[in-house]
Amino acid sequence: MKEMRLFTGIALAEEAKARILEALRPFRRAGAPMRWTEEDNIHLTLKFIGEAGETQAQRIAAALPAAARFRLRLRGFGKFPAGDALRVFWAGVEENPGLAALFAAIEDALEPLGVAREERPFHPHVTLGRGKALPPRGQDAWPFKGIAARLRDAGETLFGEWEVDRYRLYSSRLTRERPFYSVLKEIALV
Ligand code: 3AM
Repeated sequence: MKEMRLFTGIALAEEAKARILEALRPFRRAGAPMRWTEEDNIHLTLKFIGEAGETQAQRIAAALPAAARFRLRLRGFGKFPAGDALRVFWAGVEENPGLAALFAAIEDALEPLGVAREERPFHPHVTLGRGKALPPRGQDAWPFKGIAARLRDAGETLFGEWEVDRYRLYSSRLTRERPFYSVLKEIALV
């Protein structure tokens, strides 16, 4: 049976996305070995579900809950991990009980379908780029220093605030160049 790679996420308000892309320019110009997220792919990941066949995907789509709407604020850039290394470069999400409640509701709804709960705490963020793997041994993460320096100078700009009234079930197709996401279902919040 055909397997799909599924996750849930929130699309960004256009204005917030535009502001993020504008503020991102100097970071992109830093010349670091990064794979920047394609504009179309920029989103806030909620629950990563993983591989599912057609039947399981339908069950998941039907089970996704309608939690309460909430306001979301995106502010500032950051990266994982700390130090000079860089795995993920992101736009920040202000602490948000509504968002945390939606994440918890999704986990509660999917657990009976065999979707494992996340072991790590939910740290919402908007992934904008990933550091490319560097040659091992000796090459500590110096190529990312330009980005780290710009981050130290960057303020905590508010990129956008809007009411989240829906989220999405996405399927992701990985290719060598980039992932392609398609929206399988949009779930309205109440
Ligand atoms: O865009 P971000 O980074 O927030 O990192 C992957 C991406 O989120 C994440 O799911 C989103 C769509 O691919 N992801 C991929 N594999 C994962 C895994 N095994 C994962 N998250 C958790 N566990």
